[in-house]
Amino acid sequence: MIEKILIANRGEIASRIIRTCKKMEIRTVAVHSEADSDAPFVKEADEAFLLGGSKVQESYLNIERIMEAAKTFKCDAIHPGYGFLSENREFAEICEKEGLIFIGPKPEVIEKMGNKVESRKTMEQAGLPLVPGISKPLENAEEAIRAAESIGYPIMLKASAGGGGIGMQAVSDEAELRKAFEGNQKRALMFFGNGDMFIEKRIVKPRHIEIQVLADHYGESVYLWERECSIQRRHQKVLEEAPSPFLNEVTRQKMGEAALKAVQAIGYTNAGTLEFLVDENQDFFFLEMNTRLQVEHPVTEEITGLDLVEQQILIASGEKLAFTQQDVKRSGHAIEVRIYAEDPNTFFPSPGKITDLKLPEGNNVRHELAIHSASIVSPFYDPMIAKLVVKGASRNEAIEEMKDALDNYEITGIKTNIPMLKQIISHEAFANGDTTTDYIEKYYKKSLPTT
Ligand code: MV4
Repeated sequence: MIEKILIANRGEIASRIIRTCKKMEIRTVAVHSEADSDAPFVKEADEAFLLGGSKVQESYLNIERIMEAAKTFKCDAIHPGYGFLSENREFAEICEKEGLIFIGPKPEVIEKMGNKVESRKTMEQAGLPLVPGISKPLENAEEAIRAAESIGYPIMLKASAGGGGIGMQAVSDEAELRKAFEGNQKRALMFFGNGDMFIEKRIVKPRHIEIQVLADHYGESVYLWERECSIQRRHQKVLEEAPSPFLNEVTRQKMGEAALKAVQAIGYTNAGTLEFLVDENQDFFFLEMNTRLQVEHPVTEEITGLDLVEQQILIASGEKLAFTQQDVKRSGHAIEVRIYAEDPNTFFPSPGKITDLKLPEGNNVRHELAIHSASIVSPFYDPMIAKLVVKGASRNEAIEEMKDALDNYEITGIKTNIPMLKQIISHEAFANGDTTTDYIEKYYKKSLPTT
């Protein structure tokens, strides 16, 4: 049985994990940087360990210091959260070598799903629908041009080790591909240490819809429906909702079953998410698999009533899933917005000292916070400082809940993207479910008041 968990993360997800551990009467250890010494998650944990300086290399990516903390406090398990080391095969391996339970899938599965060409091949063999493309690395522009001729323009050039859109470019013809190949290959090599590139047919006006799965160590797995995550800015999700306003019940079930086929094919265990692109005909195509708990997991929790962190810990403890697919009910509609410490016009980060924090309250409002009313928002980390989640019996009710909550959400002392979120949620296009990936460029108008 797991009695003490080290949370190898910070901010809102660390607080979120600690909250469930308290509910399960599991003790917690927070590891933190100097800049986070005063952060809520450090105080909420039973014990705390200062990793070192504020740079991520000295703290949240410092595997040696994290393992030292786990030993010092005699932890049984490590929860990696998302980002940082959560999809780092080497870290998962070191945990196991040191006799710690890594709360996530096996190291080899993390690696396999982290390589887009590898994961494409695996999913193709598992029978999942893929975007038409080439499932092997392309060495140079000439190879890419020949491959593109067999697929037909427009295409999407992608980096095999890519993520967050880095190394990815939409290309409409040969001249553009010749120009784009080397630059993206160099960027991929620089960012990921791997310059392997591949290409796919470009899906025009897609939606980004993902399926949450849970799988135990006994071959049982379930899908927990979908999340619509199309409203993104530069591949950074801004708003997520569950269920998708676009899918019909047939597609919804087909995507869930496809996700389970993948889970069984790769021997997946713990919580995971399969990302799909969905076109206007509701055809869906495997994009990538994330082997971690995602930022947007709360909207799934709100419509299923499950605590995904609890499920992760139970699975990692060797428990069987306590329910079958038939038991997984969904009700209502949930929407999450990410609150960033950034200027809503320039999108530049806006670190600094918060001087007041007023939160909307209500039965249908849920907060995940990285800050308190006097926090200093650090420039060292991702500028996401909070998530606001609302639930309604219907999508329209959830939209009204979000509008009210945002109207009563006040953070003073720094700039935030709240004015932008208010505009997004209030736009007629959102109410109509017109939420494709080009939503922000189509509907978001800047020159907003920044207070
Ligand atoms: C695509 C695509 C259209 N066609 N692939 C891949 C990484 C993920 N974060 C976004 N990805 C996409 N891959 C093909 N073949 C559209 C996206 C995409 C997207 C692309 C550009 C700008 C915003 C986007 C948001 C979601 C999905």
